[in-house]
Amino acid sequence: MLMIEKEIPFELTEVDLRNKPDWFLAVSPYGKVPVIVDDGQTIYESAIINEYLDEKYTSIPMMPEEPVERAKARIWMDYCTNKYLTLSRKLLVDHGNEELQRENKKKMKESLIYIEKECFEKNANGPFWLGNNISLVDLHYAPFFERFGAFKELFGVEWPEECIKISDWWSAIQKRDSYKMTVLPTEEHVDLYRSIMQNMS
Ligand SMILES: N[C@@H](CCC(=O)N[C@@H](CS)C(=O)NCC(=O)O)C(=O)O
Repeated sequence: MLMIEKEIPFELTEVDLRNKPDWFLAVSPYGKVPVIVDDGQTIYESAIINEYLDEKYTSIPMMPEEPVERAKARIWMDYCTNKYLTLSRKLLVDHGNEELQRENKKKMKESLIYIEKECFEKNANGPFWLGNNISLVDLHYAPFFERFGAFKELFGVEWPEECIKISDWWSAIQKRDSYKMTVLPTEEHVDLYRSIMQNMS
């Protein structure tokens, strides 16, 4: 999404993560996607790739200019990685345990309400995470909200009705070409998560 938003030319190679080719394992030190090769340099970890590309290709900036605003953007990206994603992973790990899943779903709901109140209700300019302009924060969250439908189907996670502004944000993201060109159908996410859960048990 970032490379499309920033109009950086790229060549995409998709990898079957259930059957990783040798060339991929040679390129990706953790054996994970995403990984980019730019000017012969290998960069991995999605948040670091995004910051790297934003620093190197500056014509369409995706971070605020002011240090304090940049710090706030990074705090939201950290919240995604360390809070929201940790909760999503727990839903996979605890599948089949009704009591734990009840607690996980409650925490997921609380996390979404926290985002609604702490970000979107304080952000008068919307519709994006930091206001009028799309930023690295939006691009950090978008792929994980794309998977919400799969979590709904697999675990019965419900969208909290209080989260009206996050829904507006999600509608704005869905209108972006970068989203339309990269989105995977919910069924593909469901299949992938089913196979991950099979490998866990
Ligand atoms: N923290 C990494 C996570 C990357 C990650 O977990 N990628 C998954 C796909 S979304 C993967 O490659 N899984 C394959 C595996 O773990 O074997 C990032 O943000 O880039």
